[in-house]
Amino acid sequence: MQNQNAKQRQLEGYRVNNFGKPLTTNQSLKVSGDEQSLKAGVRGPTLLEDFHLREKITHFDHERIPERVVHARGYAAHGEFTLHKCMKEYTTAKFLQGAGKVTPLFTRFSTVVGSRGSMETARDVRGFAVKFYTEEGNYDLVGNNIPVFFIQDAIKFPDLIHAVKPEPHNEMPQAASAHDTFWDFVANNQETAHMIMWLMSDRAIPTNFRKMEGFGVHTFRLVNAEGKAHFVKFHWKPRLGVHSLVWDEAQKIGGKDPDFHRRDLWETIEAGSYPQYDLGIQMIREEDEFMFDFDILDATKLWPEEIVPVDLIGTMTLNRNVDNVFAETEQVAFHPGNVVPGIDFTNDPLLQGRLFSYLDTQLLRLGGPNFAEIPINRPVCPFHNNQRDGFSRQRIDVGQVSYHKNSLADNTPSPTPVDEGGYEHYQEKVEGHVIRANSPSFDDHFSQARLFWNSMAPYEKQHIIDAFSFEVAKVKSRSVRQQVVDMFCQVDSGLSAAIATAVGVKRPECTPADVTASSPALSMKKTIYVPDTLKVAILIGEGFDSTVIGNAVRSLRNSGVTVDIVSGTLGAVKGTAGKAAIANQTFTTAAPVLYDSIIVGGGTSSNPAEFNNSMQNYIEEQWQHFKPIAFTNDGARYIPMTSVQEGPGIVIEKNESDFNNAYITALAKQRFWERNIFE
Ligand code: HDE
Repeated sequence: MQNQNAKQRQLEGYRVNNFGKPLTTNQSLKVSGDEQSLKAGVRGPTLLEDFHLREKITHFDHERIPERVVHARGYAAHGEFTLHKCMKEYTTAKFLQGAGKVTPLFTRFSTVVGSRGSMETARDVRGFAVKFYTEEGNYDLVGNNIPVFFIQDAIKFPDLIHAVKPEPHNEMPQAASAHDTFWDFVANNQETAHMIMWLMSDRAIPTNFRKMEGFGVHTFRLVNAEGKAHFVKFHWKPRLGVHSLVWDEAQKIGGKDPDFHRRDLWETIEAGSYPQYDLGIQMIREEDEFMFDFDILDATKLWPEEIVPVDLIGTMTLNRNVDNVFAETEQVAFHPGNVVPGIDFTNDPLLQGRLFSYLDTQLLRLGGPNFAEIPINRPVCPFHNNQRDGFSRQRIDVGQVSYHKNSLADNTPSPTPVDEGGYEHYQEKVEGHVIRANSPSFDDHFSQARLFWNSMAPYEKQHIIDAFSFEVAKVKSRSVRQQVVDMFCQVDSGLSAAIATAVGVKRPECTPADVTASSPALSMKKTIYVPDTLKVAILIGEGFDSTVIGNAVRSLRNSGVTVDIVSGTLGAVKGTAGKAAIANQTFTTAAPVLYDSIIVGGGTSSNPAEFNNSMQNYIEEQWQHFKPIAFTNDGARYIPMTSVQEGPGIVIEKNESDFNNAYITALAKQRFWERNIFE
């Protein structure tokens, strides 16, 4: 199925399989040797005429292109969007007409701050960019996993990014916001308050790309055939729920497996467990633009779902990994300005600036104006215009005419009338004085920051306090630490008092924003909890109970759970009843932080002290990260050797009439926040 859509058929024409083929130069000349350069005598100097050597080394010398100035570290997959609800009433966009309509797409996830090789589990915003290859041209929904943004006007974006990237004098820290310049920016640009609350929350350390939401962030417009517009916000809701790592875990994974998120996406797609997200939209009628206590053009504000409900209209399924990361993931060029008829912009000043920036940055990154011809960027419908030439032009436009208007080519290519599908910008009435200023309706920076805080479950609030305490404590300037604490007093005095204590500055006195409302949809607590695609390590040694473990493996696989057998060494581990299991990881190649849960299967090894130590480390860390742990009868002997206390999320074979079902139920819950690890 994943090879049948229009984009895949188009890409097929570009795929090259080198397997079994003779080695040639780029001129298709077969070469007779690839290990020695051409020399004057076996110990003599290399000859300039060795075109094969020169071509090979020259190409290598030019392999790198500039990384994205932001969102450099990313990973992508192909997929499809299936519409469930016809949107004809609201938009003329053809990919949103007719339930059941399928549109090919390409989705790239990313971190924002780190460079291309940085770890993926950093505390950061995640990019969530989708390119729909529609029959009317490419539509790009270039969003993030957080519904609001740091700033309100694009002119401040270079300042924000300069502040958050590694500091210029020593290029540290990599992929981290926990440093002086970022927090100095925050405290001196207080429209960041709401976004910072999200960034300090668990949303900024997603478990994987498959379990995070996506948001278009800006307010866009849907426009129907009568020219009537609705304001709209786009959401992606993951079918597996919204789940996050804990901070200690995220940091450790950064070292154990810096590729953790891409590996997860790659492996689940290879295994056929295709990630799915529902596309949701919130709509506001044009005439209701001023009915809210926030400005709908302000990108630091969200539309609470309880006030403006999210309607799910279709599903994205990611069903194919790329063939080549550079050719596809690296060369893909997203642009919020790539729209189709029936979708339009608003005057959000952040969006307006983005409409300039993406094409501009791609001219540099992809080496000139012809990047729309790169296979991954090509629309699936033909494109014709009078643009010509430039570096690496690939298409061959035939004929003598490359201008408009003309008579020699019957005045073609010619514009398409609006009623036949030509793009028409929404005819918004615009008037005003030329002015460099913010709208006063953008002035309230704290009400929604407080709304977010009010909406958090107690454990989520604690995580926010912990995150602030970590990040701000990394700031060396005492003045900046104090400014941050003073600023967040306007969100909640308890929050700022807790940060003040943690970072050694004065408790401020202030009055927080007067907001008592909450938006339950903002908490991750009520998300979807299923065991599908979770990853369990089964820890065993010689003499483990092979019947219990065999049944557990079957039960887990039936629930869509992935299982690794972990032991002291790779290979066969003998169990009871003469049956062996094959360990595919060792205690050192794997790590407890890489699993959603463990089953402590018992047994031992020829070095019992080392074996016990490894078992205890795995158990201790899983316990500290609030994860479910199962113990077989034999494995339960480790409980007294660790901090584990019997209670929620601890499943012990001897206590359960149905060990496997009890474990799957615990597994689906994923974290047991009620576990107090400090008692
Ligand atoms: Fe971007 N952003 N951005 N951004 N952005 C880029 O474009 C920019 C913003 C987002 O996987 C760049 O091709 C400005 C908001 C994603 O390839 C650049 C402003 C949102 C990606 C750029 C913003 C985003 C980018 C760097 C302030 C969420 C990665 C490389 C007005 C709605 C796309 C590139 C991919 C990438 C500029 C703010 C999302 C420099 C000026 C808000 C997901 O053009």
